[in-house]
Amino acid sequence: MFEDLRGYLSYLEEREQLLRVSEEVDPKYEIAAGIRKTSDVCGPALLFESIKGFAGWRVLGGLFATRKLVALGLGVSEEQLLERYLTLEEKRIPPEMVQTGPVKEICWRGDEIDLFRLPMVTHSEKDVGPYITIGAQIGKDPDTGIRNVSIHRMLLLGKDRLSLWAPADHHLGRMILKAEERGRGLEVATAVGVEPAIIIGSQAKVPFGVDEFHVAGGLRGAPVKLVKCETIDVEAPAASEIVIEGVTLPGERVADGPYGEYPGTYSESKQSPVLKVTAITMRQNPIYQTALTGLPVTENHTLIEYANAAVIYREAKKIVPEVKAVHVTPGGTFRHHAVVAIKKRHEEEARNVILALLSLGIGLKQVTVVDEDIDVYDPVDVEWALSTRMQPDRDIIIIPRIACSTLDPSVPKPRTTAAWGVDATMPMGERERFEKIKVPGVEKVKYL
Ligand SMILES: Cc1cc2nc3c(=O)[nH]c(=O)nc-3n(C[C@H](O)[C@H](O)[C@H](O)COP(=O)(O)O)c2cc1C
Ligand SMILES: [Mn+2]
Repeated sequence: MFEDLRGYLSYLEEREQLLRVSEEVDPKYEIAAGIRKTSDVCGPALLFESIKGFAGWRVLGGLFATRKLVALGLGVSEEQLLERYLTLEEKRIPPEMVQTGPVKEICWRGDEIDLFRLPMVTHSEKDVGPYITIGAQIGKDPDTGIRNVSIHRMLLLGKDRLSLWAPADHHLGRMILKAEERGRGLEVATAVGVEPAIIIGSQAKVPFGVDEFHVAGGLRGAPVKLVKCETIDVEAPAASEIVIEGVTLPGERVADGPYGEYPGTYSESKQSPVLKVTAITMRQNPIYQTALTGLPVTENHTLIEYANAAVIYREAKKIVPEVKAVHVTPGGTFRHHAVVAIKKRHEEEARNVILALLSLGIGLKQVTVVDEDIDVYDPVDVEWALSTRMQPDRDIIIIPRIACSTLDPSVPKPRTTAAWGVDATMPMGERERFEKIKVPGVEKVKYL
């Protein structure tokens, strides 16, 4: 696999999946505009080589803009992605501690710390300011000392101050609250510019208490190499481009937002924890990485798709062993709508699948269950099942209010949603009435 981000960028460049942009770009909107476009045209990742006001810096954007790029990051084909991801995610290889690494080449401490010298990007029109959007945050549970790795945006607040949008329904947010209960801050390292397995692994839906570096190790087939931080008792990837070390300020909150979020709408201003930066280490000529979030599809969607599909597949399989396919849909922001194809052996088992998945609280608002002859990736086929195999008064389940990790702007209260499921499977024993029409010999037609 790849030693570091630079190794991966060379691999992408050989496959024409990395474009160097030499014209000068402004970190305010212009970089994000490039990422928006490449996301929309299924283009390559972008390496901006000339940044207005930030001589010597390069900015990488859209590294996971498409599914193809996510697949390349795991070294598998796009078609095999879910199948391979399901196996690799369970492999778990623990990280390895090393004495030092490239990220220690430069170290800013004390008065040298100046976040304004990093080329932070302002993305969407109404964003309140520049954010770090794809840093892997590493923190340790105050009770057990077990690490967690996840991604949380950070708003630039001052030379050594960032917000840290980690709500309580995410593991890091919970750790911040646990530390605050002890009257302390939580030490957090943020690694910007790491190899793809770490980013993809950070999105795995694994329980609290599982160190996502073990997942990343499994995904890359070798341990992630970690070094100790300089000012906090946390470890970070030795080959990161940049590591920002810091500690949250207990009890302190700051207005954060509006910010263009994954539902494709702006989140309102929220109260976020605040991080005081204690050191910044980096490689020579560091590459700063940013990611766009917004209307699907962006890298905030492609990165979550397989993590979500994997957990949905596993949970549905506990109810119905013969789950044939699972798709979280792009229009559903890769979070809100899952389509599950099953081979049912009991008339009502689709309803159990619906209830099980909606109760996960991972953001699902809609579950559509179809038979195995429906292509879950084809919206026409799915709609055809809805329009020929389903009666709304009989086959829809509506759940009035459940806890749910969601930024859906239609919800009545934050982190709360109503949810619904549709059983679009045909009744057992009456299959002939619902059978898809076929014309024999289509595959033998050679003139088209
Ligand atoms: C590009 C990107 C940006 C993200 N930004 C945030 C964020 O600002 N806040 C947040 O809570 N989750 C954010 N996430 C989602 C979390 O990183 C993700 O749910 C993660 O799996 C949570 O880890 P946990 O299960 O250890 O809590 C982001 C994900 C991606 C891919
Ligand atoms: Mn976690």
